[in-house]
Amino acid sequence: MLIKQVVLHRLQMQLKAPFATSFGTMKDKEFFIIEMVDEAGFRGFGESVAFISPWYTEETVTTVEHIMKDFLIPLLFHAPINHPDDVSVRFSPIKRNNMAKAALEGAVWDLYAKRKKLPLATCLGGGKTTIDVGISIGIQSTIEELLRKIEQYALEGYKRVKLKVKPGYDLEVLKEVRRAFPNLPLMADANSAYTLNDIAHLQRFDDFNLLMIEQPLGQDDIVEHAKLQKELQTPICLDESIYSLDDAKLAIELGACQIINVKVGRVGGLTEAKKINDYCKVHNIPIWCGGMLEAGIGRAHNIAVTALDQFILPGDTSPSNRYWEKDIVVPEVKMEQGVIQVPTTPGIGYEIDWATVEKYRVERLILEN
Ligand code: OSB
Ligand code: MG
Repeated sequence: MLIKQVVLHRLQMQLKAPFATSFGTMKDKEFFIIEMVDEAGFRGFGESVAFISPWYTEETVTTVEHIMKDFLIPLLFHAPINHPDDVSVRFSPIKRNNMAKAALEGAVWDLYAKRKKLPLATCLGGGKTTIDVGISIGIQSTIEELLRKIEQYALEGYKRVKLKVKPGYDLEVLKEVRRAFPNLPLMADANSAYTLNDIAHLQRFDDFNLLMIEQPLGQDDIVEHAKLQKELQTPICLDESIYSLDDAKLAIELGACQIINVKVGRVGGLTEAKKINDYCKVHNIPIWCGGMLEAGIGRAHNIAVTALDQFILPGDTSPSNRYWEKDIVVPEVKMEQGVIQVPTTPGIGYEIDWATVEKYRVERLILEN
């Protein structure tokens, strides 16, 4: 297929409720949806996940725009593409900028699946018909408020709860949550809020029967996590440290984690996510799909990748109504009894709600080949 046109729609959407982590609070999300048209008139969609400031990784909405427009899209226009797996090879002269790459590669994957008249999950090699859903709960102002939220989410059917933690909002919170919900599948995500000086403190997390602790140490670190894992019973899950299959190999080899959170944007696309799936399967490392507070298109890509067989644990891909008053896809992403159906229609399996896109759109850029 030859890419003839790429339209970059910059959207700004307000979250239903602010989302607080150890780094700060997000109230809205700004991102691009990528509309990609081929020579036969097929249309594929992708979504960029980078935030407006570089607190999670170094990329931002504006660096994603620059890298896509000035470097990656010209590479896509350069020659026909046989298979979406070729896109990451085509992009390899451009270093990192994984979220920019993943946004475009995702649109190519959707386009490819639509040409083949197959669901995206099927094209990726995923066989699941439903995916298990977990929820990530931001830092709350009081423990009472947190307990109320957990109770409501448990009633809605979520299969596991992830709590954001940071020094000063950790052991006491976990203790109260465990007291109120002794059997809840529970985990904690620190977003790099601790250091190796905190080993004794982090060992106390072992009292709460957590499924895992996510990214306790430095955002690029692997070696110190290996040291910490030797001192903890709770499995470590790496998020920010894993940018590629090579990072996953290193982390597994050094014993830095027992579980990996795969975010398609962070690892540079669905092809790399698939490679991590396959490697972790051979090495018996369970993985799950992380979230970036996506709108419907990114959410649809997450559902498709979670259909792969090594995505064993519930992920952070919750339904649309957990984040948005109105999502940009129809139907919206729905959860029933803690599962989301994997679409069976071609491509990402959701239609774009253009009226809603236009409502949230702040900029549109049309690039022609
Ligand atoms: O660390 O997984 C994370 C949200 C923003 C940035 C980083 C993270 C998160 C989440 C929520 O935990 C994921 C989601 O619900 O989409
Ligand atoms: Mg995380």
